[in-house]
Amino acid sequence: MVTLDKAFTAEGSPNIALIKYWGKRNERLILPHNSSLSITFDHKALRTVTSVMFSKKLKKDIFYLDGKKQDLNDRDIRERFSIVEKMRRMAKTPARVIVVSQNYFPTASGLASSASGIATLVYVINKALGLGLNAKEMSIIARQGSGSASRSLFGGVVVWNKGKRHDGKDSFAQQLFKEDYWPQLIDNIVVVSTSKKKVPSRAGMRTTVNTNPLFKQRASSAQSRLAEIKKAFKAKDISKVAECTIADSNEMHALMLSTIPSIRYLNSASYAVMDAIDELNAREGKAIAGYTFDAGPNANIITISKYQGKVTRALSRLKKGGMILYVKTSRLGEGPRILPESRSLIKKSMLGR
Ligand code: 2P0
Repeated sequence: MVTLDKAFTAEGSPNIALIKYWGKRNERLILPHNSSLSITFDHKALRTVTSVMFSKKLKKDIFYLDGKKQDLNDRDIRERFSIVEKMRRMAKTPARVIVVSQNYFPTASGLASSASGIATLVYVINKALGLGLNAKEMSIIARQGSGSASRSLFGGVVVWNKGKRHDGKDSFAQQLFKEDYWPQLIDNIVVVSTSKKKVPSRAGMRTTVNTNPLFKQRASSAQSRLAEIKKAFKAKDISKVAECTIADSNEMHALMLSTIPSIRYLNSASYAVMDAIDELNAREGKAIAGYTFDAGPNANIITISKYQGKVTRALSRLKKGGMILYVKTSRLGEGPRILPESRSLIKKSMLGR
């Protein structure tokens, strides 16, 4: 049942892909060339809080992101907001909606803000419109807003299966391991820059698919690495997880670099982080930590508690040298959840009436 004039609020977290998604076989439905695997952050480390209220008293949809009113005529925002329209049609309601979303981490700096934003939005709208969708159904809708959002509907270790169908009904994420599966696993979120990325992921992926002759090999390479990392997670083998993570990040960034024109998201601080982790692993004689970078220069370093001290020391040296702004740590986190009414972000002044 649709609930009108009542605010619903949810929180959700971004995810970091260890086997990366970079390239679509269908742009409209957002269907990837290869499956991907991610870990979901802890709500305490990074999170998005989103409130929605559907009302027939609203003249049009209103969307606030990080305190700023967004222009729903902007193409990128409109494309992503189309999932709201889709869900509204499913609920057969003409009511307009106000959406107020707040990211508690830097937006558009390669920290997957669209993933948690869209996953949390789909989750809270499902509640407000009483659609009763399950996580798989919500993942399919979120995917059409942003590919990586399909994975943020779940906590723990998550796989987005690429699917084979043309209509995308078999392209959704599933939980591989729950958030309490490997309590020793730690992700270090290493922020070296908070500035907005130069090339949006969507445009970058398109150029890679269209211009890069190396892209042909990417799908099979990612699929076999996915099989390898799944086994490594099953065995809780941090060395193998770290090796696969490093290899897949480097493969994706090599693809970006060899795109025409070249796309480069990493900067000198990113390379300094890579050097530090490579040196640490070499000193240990095995991989004890793995780095991965998304569409931005910030790093994620995964390790386990017994090696965390060594990772922290390596990163502190870079911080002293001015290469790193700050580091946050996260364990495996949960999927989205509904918050109490008192946590609503919707203020009367935002309603414009
Ligand atoms: C990933 N990234 O697997 C990869 C790795 C960035 C690098 O998914 O066009 O915002 O909305 O599907 O999901 C970021 O791209 O792109 C991304 P769209 P999305 O996490």
